[in-house]
Amino acid sequence: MSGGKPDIFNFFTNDQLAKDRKTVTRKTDAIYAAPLQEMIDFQFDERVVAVFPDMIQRSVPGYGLIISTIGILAGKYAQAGSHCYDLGCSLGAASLAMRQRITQPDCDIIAVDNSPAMIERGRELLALDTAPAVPVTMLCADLQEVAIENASVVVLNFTLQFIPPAERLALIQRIHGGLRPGGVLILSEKIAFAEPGRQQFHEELHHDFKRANGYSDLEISQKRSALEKVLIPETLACHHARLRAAGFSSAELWFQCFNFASLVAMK
Ligand code: GEK
Repeated sequence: MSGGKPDIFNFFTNDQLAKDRKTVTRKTDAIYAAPLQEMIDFQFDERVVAVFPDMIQRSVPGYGLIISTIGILAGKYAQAGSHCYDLGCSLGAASLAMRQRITQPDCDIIAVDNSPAMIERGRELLALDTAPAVPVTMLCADLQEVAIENASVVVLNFTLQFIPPAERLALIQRIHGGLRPGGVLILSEKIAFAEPGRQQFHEELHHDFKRANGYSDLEISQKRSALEKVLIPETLACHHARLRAAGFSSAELWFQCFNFASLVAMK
């Protein structure tokens, strides 16, 4: 892409990080640009980490807005003396946004990802963010094995879609169990539509969004094949039903653009 690429790390305030974000965002994603002999399932490895900010910005409509809004929601719902979790944190964009907005005393953020390459790079970025006082711990672990306790805010920002569907209810129940009353789960997902016409409408517009961001038809179709068995979207109705079944009292859709949505579920 040519200059003027939108900047997903625009919530970073300190100068050193502002310089570093240029290095982070400069590397353009061309992983699926050339024809591949063999399609391998998508993995969050070093190659993806190197281009991740560019990839997610050009692939997920509203990503920058979602990240900064997670900061605002955390600023509202974080409770003094509680943990905030960022599950499937990648490079920690949501954690850094939360860190900037949380003013309640004695909070910390626990950011978890099972990709060692993501956590390694995420820790480098975190070390550059010297401004706010809220401590962030980045753990390289399977989020399914991390205890959720004394939580006021839990973020699953485009992560649940990578968890096998049969395991999703148990995870959401566990998150609900670890939240304090009044706590929230922020759940962002690529979504599916039950009606084929609506599915096609949103999918085509998403592909138009990617084309407008410089991806070729070959890149779009190869990435889609690589993600097919790895990223399994569900309908909004399915998400609402699961949140209710897990005990959440309400879930508000606060963002949707094409087949990408974000909900805030309240305990
Ligand atoms: C962001 N939230 O920038 N345990 C831990 N991490 C996992 C697991 C698991 N079982 N499964 C997948 N992941 C981020 C973006 S990306 C979304 C999230 C995307 C991690 C995986 O390694 C990857 O870093 C992340 O979930 C999904 O706000 O790339 O579409």
